[in-house]
Amino acid sequence: MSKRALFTAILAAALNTTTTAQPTPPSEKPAGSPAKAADRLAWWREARFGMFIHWGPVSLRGTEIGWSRGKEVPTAEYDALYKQFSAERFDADRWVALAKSAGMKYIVLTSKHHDGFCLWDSRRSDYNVMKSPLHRDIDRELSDACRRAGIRFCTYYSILDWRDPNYPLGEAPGGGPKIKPDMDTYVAGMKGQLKELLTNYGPIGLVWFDGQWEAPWSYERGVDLEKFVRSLQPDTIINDRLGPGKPGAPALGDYATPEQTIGGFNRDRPWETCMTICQQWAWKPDDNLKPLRECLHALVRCVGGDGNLLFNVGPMPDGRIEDRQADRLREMGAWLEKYGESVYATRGGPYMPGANLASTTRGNAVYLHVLAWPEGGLRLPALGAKVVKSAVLTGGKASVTQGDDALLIEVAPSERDPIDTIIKLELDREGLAIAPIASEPAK
Ligand code: H79
Repeated sequence: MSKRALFTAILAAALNTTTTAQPTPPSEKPAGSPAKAADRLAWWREARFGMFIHWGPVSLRGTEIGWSRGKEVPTAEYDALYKQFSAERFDADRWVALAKSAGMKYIVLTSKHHDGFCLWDSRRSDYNVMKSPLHRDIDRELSDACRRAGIRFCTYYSILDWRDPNYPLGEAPGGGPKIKPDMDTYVAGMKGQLKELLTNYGPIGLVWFDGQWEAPWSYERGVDLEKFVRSLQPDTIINDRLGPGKPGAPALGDYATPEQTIGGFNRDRPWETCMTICQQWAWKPDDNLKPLRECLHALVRCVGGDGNLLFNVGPMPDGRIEDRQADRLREMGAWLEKYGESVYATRGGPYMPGANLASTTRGNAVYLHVLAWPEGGLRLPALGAKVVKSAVLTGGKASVTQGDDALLIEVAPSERDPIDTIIKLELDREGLAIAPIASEPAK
């Protein structure tokens, strides 16, 4: 196994996420019926593409926000970084304008990550942005900017907090053992903070929990937390990282969250892949930036699997997003500007993503995203519907041959798009009515 594959395997195991179908629980879920959940999720399903922002004083060191405290950066030093966090060039409108020009429809901000630092003016913790030289409520400015621009503002909140004196794991502020940590006291503080976030910043599109996998937390605490959030904002969406899974018990939250990997095709349980534009979540100087092709393929493979992509940027310590990352996002936006009809408000399928292909559908249209061309053209299992019309959105013409067991698609090599040749098929029926089909070549 390659180092990267091993890393991914460890990550998947650590996060215990799955995109396989899970039984939809009956109405013992706090928010009521599955129909109600579908209403709540409608905007997010159509949005398909969001921006994740990982930011905090740790950007001053360029190490990872999730796990460098007490490792690459000694605890006392890490916990003092906020005293130098001044980010003079932070401009919420610029972040939001960038998300918008990338074609993203929602923004998820790390209001509090595992390191415990709060990016908002919290009355529940002194370890917050108002105590740093920056002295600006980032949640406030970003949520206001989002509202002005018609982008949904969302908040990330880590259940685990390695610095909080009451949280049973990790080191005390500044380092060393914690004295008498107490989970119930910690949870009371956490709810106090969530109440701030969910009552003082307008409607929150979704709450992205994380860090639910450590021993002090439990499924039952997750159920209680879900209820608590819904009592404050009944229409907000909640991801699945509310707690560890429990065999036989209803899944927590509204949707699954594969991390740094594309989720599997699933039309039953909504899902969203979160993925970094570089390698680190928080900003790292000269981090490896993904090429445009890889970024667009990630998006197309998510949407083709009926999922979303939450694509992450880590702003620099001065508050700006690196030009090269911003440029990449704008390239994605320019692509979406042209081909967004094959992404937004579509559903995944009927062909499930495969080595060469992802497909999406809306109404009677099916969009084939050809990501690589096999020798002799694309040979697919039959659609089970009649193709009445075809067009190549990226330019040129497709020849479409419909046999009893196969659908053959050919586009002249000179007319193929190096990143994604998008072929729009008009069917004689709704694409969503067709049961999912493997996209591997028919034998
Ligand atoms: O916020 C982002 C990450 O910081 C957070 N989730 C996303 C959205 C996250 N926190 N922890 N994890 C993900 C799990 C990480 C596990 C590992 Fe590792 C990272 C396994 C290998 C590298 C940490 C460092 C554990 C071992 C080495």
